[in-house]
Amino acid sequence: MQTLVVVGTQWGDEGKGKITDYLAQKSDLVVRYQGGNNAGHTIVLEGVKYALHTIPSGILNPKIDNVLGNGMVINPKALLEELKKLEGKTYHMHISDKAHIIMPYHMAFDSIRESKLKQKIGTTKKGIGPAYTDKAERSGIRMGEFVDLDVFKNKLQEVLEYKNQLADLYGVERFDFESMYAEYSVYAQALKPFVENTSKFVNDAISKGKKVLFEGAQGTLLCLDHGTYPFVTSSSPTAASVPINVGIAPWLIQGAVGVTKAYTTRVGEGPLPTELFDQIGSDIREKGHEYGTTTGRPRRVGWLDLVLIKHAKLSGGLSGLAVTLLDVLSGQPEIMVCTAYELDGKIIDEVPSLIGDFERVKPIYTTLKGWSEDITAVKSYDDLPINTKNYLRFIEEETGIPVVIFSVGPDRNQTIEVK
Ligand code: 2SA
Ligand code: MG
Repeated sequence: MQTLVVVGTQWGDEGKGKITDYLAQKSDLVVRYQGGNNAGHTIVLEGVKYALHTIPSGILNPKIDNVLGNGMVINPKALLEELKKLEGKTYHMHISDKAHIIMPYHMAFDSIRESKLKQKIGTTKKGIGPAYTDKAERSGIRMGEFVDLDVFKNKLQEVLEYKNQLADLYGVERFDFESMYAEYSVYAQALKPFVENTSKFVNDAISKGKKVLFEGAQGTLLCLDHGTYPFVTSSSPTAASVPINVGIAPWLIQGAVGVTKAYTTRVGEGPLPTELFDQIGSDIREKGHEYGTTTGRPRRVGWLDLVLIKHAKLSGGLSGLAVTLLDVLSGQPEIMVCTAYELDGKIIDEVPSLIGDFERVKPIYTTLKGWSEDITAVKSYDDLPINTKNYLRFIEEETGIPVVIFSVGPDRNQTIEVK
C-alpha cells in the first residue's frame, strides 16, 4: 500500500509508536495529523532512548521526511526541547503553516478547567483542549503567523488582552506580553526554516509514488466525535480524519492498521467496561509496564473489549489489525474477551453514544484457553502456541478484520508480520 494510516483502536497507548517505527522503515514520509505533545512514544536506536511527543516517529531515519500536519497543535518550546535531544542526527522535518501553536496560557487554562469543573477529564495538562478551543473559536495563532515576527507580535498582544480578562475572571496570575514575546520570538526564529505548506508537500510526494505513513496519536475511543465524550481528547485520531488534517483527498487513503493491545488500558477518567480490579489486573499492569510515558500515571487495565474494536472499524475505518503486547498474557490460564454488552437487559454490540449509557454497560465475555509458553522469541505466526493462534483467530472472526501484525516484546525484531 502506498498510503497507510496507523490508528489506535482503544484509549491510546496501544503501542502505535512501535508499529509506526516498524512500518516507517518501509516509508518515505511519516506524517502526524492530530494532537500534540499529549502523545508519548519512546524509540530506541543504537542503545539510546528517545522520547518523542510532537515529532513523527520517522525522525531518526535520515531517509524519511517527517511532517507535522495542519491538524496538530504544536508547543514550540516542547518541540525545540525534543529536537535538542536529537542533536548531531540528520533529520528532515516539515511543519504545516496552518498548525496551531500551544502557548503557556493554554496550559494554564487546561489546569483551570480541570479544577473548576466537577466532571474532570484527567487531561495531560499540555494545553491541548484550550489550543483546539482557540482554533475553533478563531483566536488561535497558526505556525505561519508565529514565524512571521511582526504578525506574531500583533496577534499575541491582542490575544493576551483577551486572555488576561479571563485570568482576572478566574483570579489567576495575568500573562505578561513582553516576557512571553521575548521568549517565544526566539522559538519562532528557530522553527521558521521548517514551516511550509505541507499539504502541497504531501500531495506532491504521493503524486511521485512515494510511500506515506500517517501516524495517529491517542486512540479512537478518545476521538472528539466518536469517542467516549466528554472523556476524550480534542482531536480525531481516526483514519477518517486524515484528509482534513493533512490536506489531501479522502480517496488517497488506501488502508488503516488498527493497533490494539491484547488487553485494554485507559488513563484518565471515564468508563472502562472490562476493567480488572483484581490480582490479574495488577499482574498485567506490572508485566506490561502500564504506566504513562508522558505523565507516569498508572494505567487502568481490563480484558480485551472487541466491541471497541468493532466501533473503531465502523467509525473511522480499519483494514487490518496489529495486536501488541501478546506476550503479557502468557501464563494466564484463561483469557476473557468481551464480545458484546448488556445494557438495561438488552444485548448490544456497539458503543452507546451517551456516556450515561456507556457507564451502565456490562460486558459479555467469551472465555478462551490461555497459553503458558514464553512467546517472546517467536519469529513467525506458525511458531505461536496453538492457544495464542486461537486467540488471534477469535479476534479476526469477531471483528471481521485480519490480524496483519502481532508483537511479542518491545524490540523492533519482536514485531512480526502475518504473511
Ligand atoms: P488531553 O490532554 O486533553 O488530550 O486529555 C484528554 C483525554 O485524553 C487522554 N489522553 C491519552 N490517553 C492515553 N495516552 C495518551 N498519550 C500518551 C500516548 C500517553 C502517555 O499516546 O502514549 O504518554 O501518558 C493520551 N493523550 C491524551 C487523557 O488521559 C484524557 O483522558
Ligand atoms: Mg504511548
